[in-house]
Amino acid sequence: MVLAERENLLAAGHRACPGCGAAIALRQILRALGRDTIVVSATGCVETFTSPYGMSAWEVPWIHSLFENSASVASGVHAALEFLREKSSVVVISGDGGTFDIGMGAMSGMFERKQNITYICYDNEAYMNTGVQGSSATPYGSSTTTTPAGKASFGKIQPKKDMPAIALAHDVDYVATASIAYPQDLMKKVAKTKEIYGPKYIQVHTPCTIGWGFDSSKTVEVGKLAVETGLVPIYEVEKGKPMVVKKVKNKKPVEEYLRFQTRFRHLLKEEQKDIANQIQAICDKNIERFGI
Ligand SMILES: Cc1ncc(C[n+]2csc(CCOP(=O)(O)OP(=O)(O)O)c2C)c(N)n1
Ligand SMILES: [Mg+2]
Repeated sequence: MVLAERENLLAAGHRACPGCGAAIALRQILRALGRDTIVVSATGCVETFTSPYGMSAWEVPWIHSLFENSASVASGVHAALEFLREKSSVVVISGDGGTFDIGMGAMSGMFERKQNITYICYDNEAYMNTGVQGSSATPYGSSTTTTPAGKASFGKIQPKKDMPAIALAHDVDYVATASIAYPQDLMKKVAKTKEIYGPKYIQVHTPCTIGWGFDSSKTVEVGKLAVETGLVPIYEVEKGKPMVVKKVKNKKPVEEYLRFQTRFRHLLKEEQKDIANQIQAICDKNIERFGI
């Protein structure tokens, strides 16, 4: 069956912003997973827009944990299923703040226990639900409410944390990056996790119209530019197999990506050119390192 023709398991009427990249990701992820899935969600935009009090957009069993402990809750769900000899997929869906920052210890423990759980991080590159505070997934030079661009600052001064590399360091069975701009690739990767027993990590790049500052009709375009410039490499590493990287034929200069978003627009000023050049250097390094 064609993945895109599968049942939509995210009910209409949820409260995501128009053009929300995370909502697009969620629909694709649930399509690929199918009904026999139990989702654990950390606190964040996805949890908030799918579950206003008394309502739920989830067509699969779903449990909301705290911001920091979704991986631990998933471990408990997995243990209970083993006891009951049930075989449903257990999947964590958490934001970048819940994954890169506050929930990283819990996720590390989950990886170490080698349980059959898929951890999916939807990466909108900041704490969006609480007002665009910077996270360790926020890219270098980006303006957020805690790393504001202005006379004294060019935005975030640290580089984005390489979370897939940290997952790989745990020797997990499958690590992949994906983007909502390439839905077939994302759905294939999510579907593949059902065939692999053990801990898995997928990181999905999900543009955020409000936090990044672009028109709500341009979510997919922005997502594509992130990949086409080399800033967001798309790849998968299955244990025992060579890394598979999404190649980009016509690479674009990162300026095209920066220009699109108010979080980066300050970097186009002459006095910030140096920072924009450093971001181009990050892209060039990715292109070389991954063979994009
Ligand atoms: C221990 C704790 N600290 C802070 C919060 C407040 N809080 C709720 S959601 C959130 C941001 C979540 O960011 P992320 O995981 O990136 O998801 P997003 O909102 O971007 O989708 C924060 C700081 C909380 N719920 N619990
Ligand atoms: Mg976030």
